[in-house]
Amino acid sequence: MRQRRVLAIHDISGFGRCSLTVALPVLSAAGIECSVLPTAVLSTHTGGFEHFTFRDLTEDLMPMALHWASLGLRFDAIYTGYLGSFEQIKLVREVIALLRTDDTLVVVDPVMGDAGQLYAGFSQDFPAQMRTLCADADLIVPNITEAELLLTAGSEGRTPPEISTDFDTVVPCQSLPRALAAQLGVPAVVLTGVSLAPGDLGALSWEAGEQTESYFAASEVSGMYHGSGDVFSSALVAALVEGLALVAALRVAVHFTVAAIRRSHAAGTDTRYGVNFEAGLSDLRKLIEREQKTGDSY
Ligand code: PXL
Repeated sequence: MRQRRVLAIHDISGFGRCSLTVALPVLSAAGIECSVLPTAVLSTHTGGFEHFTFRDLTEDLMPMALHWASLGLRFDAIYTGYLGSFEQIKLVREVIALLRTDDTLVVVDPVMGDAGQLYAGFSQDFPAQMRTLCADADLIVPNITEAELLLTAGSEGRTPPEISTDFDTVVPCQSLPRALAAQLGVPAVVLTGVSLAPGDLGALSWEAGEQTESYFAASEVSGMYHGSGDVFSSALVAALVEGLALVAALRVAVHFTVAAIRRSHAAGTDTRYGVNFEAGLSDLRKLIEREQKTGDSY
């Protein structure tokens, strides 16, 4: 079979496993060729560290993409994550328009916040800009906070509701994927960090075309682990590019991510340092192949 190729567009945070230091190894371990378009180079991610360095690479984005276009390169998927500015969102939309074909799966992880808060450095109007990128995607992978921010940004003139992790009291969490798909016109939404039963933590998906909802969860591990969203999205993209249906890809990504969180939890690792996904890399290909054998593929 032809080897699949994915373009990952994220920052490089030198320390604190997330973004490209997660996407590249996860996609490679799944047997996928991973090209990278780095948006910035930081000493650490911005979640919980102070005094991090930040080298902006906005000016390099379009020249790199134009070079690839001149080489006639094609990508089975384009997968975007952390973007540091309005300008980068605009440019990444142009890069996607330049490089996508009818067969390219465009996955946008609208990295903006967690636990009810925007990440450091993002202004209140960033979510409105992120909506424009999400509307170009085939699939978006927000966590609950990001889903709320995207929906609120679309309700002009309305006072933003207070963002809370206790979402069942604000917006029933189960309605978020459908609401986002309808508002943004995006065909599929995977909402992460969802708990539909006590003690569970997993992901809930909605596919607008088939009107299909899927939920897959594992038992919850306490603590908020930085970078675990990137581990989840990277494994999800890998599974989808390898031909799995969304429901099967959810199972792979939940298993892979929860195992990584459990290892770091058991080791007592600082939650800012990211999760030990490395120990699971040799199993990822097997998880995907098992799902390929049991059906549920495209
Ligand atoms: O994991 C998401 C992420 C990626 N990149 C940077 C971040 C974060 C989350 O805080 O700060 C630079």
